[in-house]
Amino acid sequence: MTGKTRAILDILIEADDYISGQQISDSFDLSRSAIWKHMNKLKAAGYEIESVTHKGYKLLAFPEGFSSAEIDSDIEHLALVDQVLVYDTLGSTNDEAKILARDHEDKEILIIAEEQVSGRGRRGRQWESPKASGIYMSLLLRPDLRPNQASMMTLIAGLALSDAIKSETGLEASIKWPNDIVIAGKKVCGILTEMSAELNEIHYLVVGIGINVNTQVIPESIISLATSLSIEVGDTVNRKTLLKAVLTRFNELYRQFIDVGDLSFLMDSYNASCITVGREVKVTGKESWTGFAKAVLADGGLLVEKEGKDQVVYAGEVSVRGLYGYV
Ligand code: BT5
Repeated sequence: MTGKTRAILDILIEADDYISGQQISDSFDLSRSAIWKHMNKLKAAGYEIESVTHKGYKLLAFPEGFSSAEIDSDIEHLALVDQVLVYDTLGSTNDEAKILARDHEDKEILIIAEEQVSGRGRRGRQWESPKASGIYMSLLLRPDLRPNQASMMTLIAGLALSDAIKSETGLEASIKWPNDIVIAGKKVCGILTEMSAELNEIHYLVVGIGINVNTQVIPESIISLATSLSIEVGDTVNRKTLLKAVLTRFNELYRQFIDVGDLSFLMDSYNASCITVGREVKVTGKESWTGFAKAVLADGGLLVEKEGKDQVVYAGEVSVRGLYGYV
């Protein structure tokens, strides 16, 4: 979309009512027929615009897919990022965020893709990202944090997702520590936090979030362990409303975290939503062992009792008995 078309769209969004052709023409020094052409471009892009004689133009509806203009106007007041970028197809929004981080030294950016062709999980695993049915996004952020605080961002995103999904769909969305959201025993979201840092300083963080929203056909490779919100709720879920709810909740928690410096302020709600807590777990790292998960701590670690002794787990795979085929 060219700069002028986008600027006209911004005026329509801001007006939230009819705006006269004369007013637009004065603002942009454009002829009536030039405005008409821009309106047609917007309509071709899926914006529903009404034009009424003597009243002017009014934006009635946004296109079905994500548009940066709409998301911008939805989340601008949060002041979470400087810019929103929406792509039709990307390899991975996390990879794009890293490229943008190098090219735009100070910017904080939200990157969204309708589809990812090489979406990533942790440790080189794949994230299935079928077109236009999910939310695939990365937040490029530059908080003043130490590298050892970075993993806490995954927990903040996890609680934001679980809260937002509960409030938007009424579904019981639990957190499987540290980076999955689970509904009815199956995975609906994954979080991948990555960073560029030196010993004592984070250059930037990328919080990548994938949500299966309206996915009806779960890809064969994950059919036994994954589900989507629409499958669970039995209806389509508005991706844009959900996106806004997730970002709003994330923003609240993120700001508190920056103030406090640890997760103490959210421990009660996190533990209440965490399906890992109170269950038998298998920890797979350099060696494998089993224990009983007692709580998630303010530094993000998982407290596990192993043979009568408490241990805190920060990394490694933690399988929860009863989930994803661990029986
Ligand atoms: C994750 O890794 O769960 C992190 C996923 C993060 C995805 C987002 S999408 C936007 C951003 N850009 C990226 O490239 N990535 C992030 P992990 O815990 O390693 O889980 C990966 C495993 O989840 C896979 O090995 C599959 O078993 C399963 N899986 C893959 N795709 C899935 C999907 N769409 N829904 C549920 N499970 C899936």
